[in-house]
This record gives sequence, C-alpha cells and structure tokens, in this order.
Amino acid sequence: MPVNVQDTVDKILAGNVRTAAKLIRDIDDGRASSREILKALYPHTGRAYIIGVSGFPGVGKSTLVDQMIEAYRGLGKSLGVLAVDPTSPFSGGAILGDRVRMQRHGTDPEVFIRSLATRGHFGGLTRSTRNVIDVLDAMGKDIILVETVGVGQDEVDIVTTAHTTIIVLIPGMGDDIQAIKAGILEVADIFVINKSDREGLKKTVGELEAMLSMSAQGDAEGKWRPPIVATEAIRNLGVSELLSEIETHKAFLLAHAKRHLKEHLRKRALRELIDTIKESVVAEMMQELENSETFEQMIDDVVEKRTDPFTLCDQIMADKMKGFSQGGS
Ligand SMILES: Nc1nc2c(ncn2[C@@H]2O[C@H](COP(=O)(O)OP(=O)(O)OP(=O)(O)O)[C@@H](O)[C@H]2O)c(=O)[nH]1
Ligand SMILES: [Mg+2]
Repeated sequence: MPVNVQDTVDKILAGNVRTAAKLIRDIDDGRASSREILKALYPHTGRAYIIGVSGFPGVGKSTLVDQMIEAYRGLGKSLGVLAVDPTSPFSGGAILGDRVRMQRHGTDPEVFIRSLATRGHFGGLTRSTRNVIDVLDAMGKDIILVETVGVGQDEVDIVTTAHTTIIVLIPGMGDDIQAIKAGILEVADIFVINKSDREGLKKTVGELEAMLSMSAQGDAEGKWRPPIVATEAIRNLGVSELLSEIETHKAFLLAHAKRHLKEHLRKRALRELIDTIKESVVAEMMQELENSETFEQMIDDVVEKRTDPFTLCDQIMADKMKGFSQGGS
C-alpha cells in the first residue's frame, strides 16, 4: 500500500476528524483517490450500528436526530451523523438547517456531523452515502445516524444500508400515508409520528396501524412488525421510547441473525457491488468516449437528427462488447 494511503487509513482508524472530513469531500467529489483508501478501510467496517431516519421535508427529522444524539451521548456512545439531501444538488437550505439544529453537538469530539448533497460524479449519491457511512464506521463510531429527506426510491436505496430504518410522519398525513405505502411500508422498521402535539395523532396512528395489519396478513411468523412511536422532538418527548424500540429491533435482528442479518448484509453487499460496477462502467466508458475523435461528431449527429441517442447507445455498446469478446477492453 502506498505510504500516503496507509497514512490516511491509519488516521481514519484513529478517528482523526480532519482526515475524515477531507476523505468525505473526496468521496463526494467522486475522486478516484478515495477508492484506494476505501478499499483499505473496508475490512475495518461493520462494527457500527446504523440507523436511518427518513421522511418528508420538515417533519422534524433533524430535531429528532439532535435529541437522539443527546440521548445516545448520555449512554456514552460515540456518533457519526450524516445528513443526505437527494433533492438538492447544492448544499443549501435543508442541510444548513440540519447543521444548525444539531449545533449544540458541534464541539463534542465524540460526535462527528457531516452532510452530503451533491450527486457525485455519475449520480452516485447512494454509493457515496454508503462510502461515507463506511468511513464513519471505520473511525470507530458506535452509532451512525443517517438523515435523508424524502420517501422516494433514492431514500429507500439509502436506508437499505441501515440496520434500523425509521420513517418519520406527522399527524394529519392521511393522504400522504396512502401515497408512500408502496415503497416505505416494507423498509420501515419503526414509524415515528412526530409533532404529536398537533391535532390528528390518534387518526394517523389508526390509519397507519390499519395499513400495517393489512400488509402483515399472510406473513410468515417471526417477521418484525414495525412499532409506532409518538414523539414531540422539540420538547424531547418520546425519544427514550424510540431508543428502546431501536434496542428491541436490534435484539430482534441479532436473535434472527442467521436469517435477517445475513439477508440484510447480502442485500447490502449486492447493491453496493452493482452501484460500484455501474459507476465504474459509466466513468470508464465516458472517459473513453470523450477521448475518442468521433465523440463530437456523435453529439452533432444526434443534434442534427442523423441518428438518435438510442441507436448511438446500441452502437457504442456493440463496439464495447466486441472489445470484450476479443479479450480487449
Ligand atoms: N410543533 C412541533 N414542531 C416541531 C417538532 N419537531 C420539530 N418541529 C419543528 O419543525 C420544523 C422542522 O424541523 P426539522 O427538524 O428541521 O425538520 P426536518 O424533517 O429535518 O426538515 P428537512 O431536513 O428540511 O426535511 C422546525 O421548525 C422544528 O422546530 C415537534 O415535535 N412539534
Ligand atoms: Mg433536516
């Protein structure tokens, strides 16, 4: 291993904040140099307990995460916290708000808070999120909290990295609950209804319960049934209940380790591999294309409608595959 890679790896393993911050920036920027370091860090990952917190904008995720940090600190745990915003290509408003809400932990050496907002080089936000989680894990953090805004496919992909996935809702979300049920019901391990000081808590809990029992019908025994926890994050209410549900879920995962944990780890490994391959293939092909003399011509051909992106893609793929079967690149 080159000296500088070894040096960076040693520093990360020792929990060096500056080195970690730089590596995370490099990952966010899609720098190739970060790969070598990630390779070396990989064997040192898998120790942290990863908790994902997802939900629509403004439901109080950051306020809740801030209270969770406080609670876990009280238990003597060290934390890595990652705020991911797939909806914004800029590290703008939401992320800024996140950092502000968690500010009181900013000076605690046992709490390391980062945010990711860029999509990486070729749309690899999910991949870069996982990589950053690996860095926090290798730093020796006990708990990693990942906040993502939204409940779409991107967020679902991101939260599959977590051991325990928390979906935050608020009272009076009836229609929205209907809208999210497809993707989210399956990935949620715990539902939080935050802002429980607001009207409509009972109704929302009832609707959610009805949906959960419908989807649970015919399920195999020994399946986890997501609990619903009401919180009021700004007043720190319900947070200890949430932590205890997380413990229960963790115990469940461990008790069924053979099936659930293995399954979870395999799913995660598969996604990680696919994402990494995708990104590498696209990066390599684009580099080859951009260096080729005919690239400008190809673009012109599409503009002038002499061809179309689909035909062109087919040709490029066919050329590439020919290279493969001839043993070249
Ligand atoms: N009434 C009430 N307001 C809350 C509660 N928790 C958070 N809020 C408020 O809701 C607003 C949004 O809180 P955030 O924690 O930034 O929400 P978020 O989900 O992280 O928001 P994004 O990251 O922008 O998606 C803030 O003004 C909070 O003070 C709560 O339990 N009750
Ligand atoms: Mg937030």
